[in-house]
Amino acid sequence: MSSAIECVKKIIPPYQDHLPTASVFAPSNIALIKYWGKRDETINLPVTDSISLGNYGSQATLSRAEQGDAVFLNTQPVDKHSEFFRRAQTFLSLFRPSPDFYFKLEATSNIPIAAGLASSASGFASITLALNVFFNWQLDLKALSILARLGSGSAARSVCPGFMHWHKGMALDGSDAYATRLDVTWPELRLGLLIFSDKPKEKSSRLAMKESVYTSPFYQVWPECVEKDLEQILPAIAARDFALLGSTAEQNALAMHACMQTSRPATVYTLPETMKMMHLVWKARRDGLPVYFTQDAGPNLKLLFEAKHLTDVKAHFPELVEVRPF
Ligand code: 2P0
Repeated sequence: MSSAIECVKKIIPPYQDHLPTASVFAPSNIALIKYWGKRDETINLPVTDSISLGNYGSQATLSRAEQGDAVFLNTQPVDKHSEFFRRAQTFLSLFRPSPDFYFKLEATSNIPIAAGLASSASGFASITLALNVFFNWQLDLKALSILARLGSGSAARSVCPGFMHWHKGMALDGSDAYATRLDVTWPELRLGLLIFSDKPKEKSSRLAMKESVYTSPFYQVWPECVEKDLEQILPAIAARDFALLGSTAEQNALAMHACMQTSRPATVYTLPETMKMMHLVWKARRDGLPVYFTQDAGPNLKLLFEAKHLTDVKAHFPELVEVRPF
């Protein structure tokens, strides 16, 4: 088993100098084939591959601080005792040229408030990309994806916009567990956010996925499910086959939730409103409207549809927030 710091040492060049400041954007991402479960919890190595689509995101601005690390989120100082500060500081500590080198991190996000989009992914990816500029490492996307993964698994998929494929890899040190960009643009593809709950989740996805791995009887078949879903979704993306993309993503999300709902203790992010919306999606589909959903570690749904159906989708879901990934 490797530690995060050992992984970093293999990748970054020796320290020479740094710029006064560096500021870089990274997209958030929504998984169409989910990452659920780790084969190594220390350096976030996944059990399976996953596929995502980038969207809104975060900007990280780095500079050197004189007296201790300082973190700002949307211009407000972040409490040094908060989980957010602790995770940012733990990550930045992997890259300190010396123990008395401190960072000022200013993070801003254009993710709509309470939109239920994973922000840790774009957060850690944007910090990684900013570090690359700040220290002039000139790393390639593979190396940057590996470094971002050390902050949060899904951040491996946030170093680029568009479709990303995070490969599970085999190596114990995670050197082959990184994301690559799929060379496909799909300008007609739309995501729709259906936000009906903005309460912070009671259980982190990190803990929920760990409990699934160790206790859910359904987790035994999850890797096999993902393999089959990958065999369907990769050609669907290449051929821009919307029905196959949507149906595979929807099925994969339901299978992930089956794993977490059958773990002990059970994790149920789904609320009555979630079920109501799922039934509305299925009804709309029976009535001929090609719309599908995916659901992450929370109650809100994300819809998948094509631009030509926006008016009809909005008629069924007036509260929908439209996202254009391309
Ligand atoms: C995903 N999720 O593929 C899945 C679907 C949540 C549901 O990746 O422990 O915050 O930092 O590696 O990346 C959320 O997990 O977990 C996630 P860590 P992360 O998007």
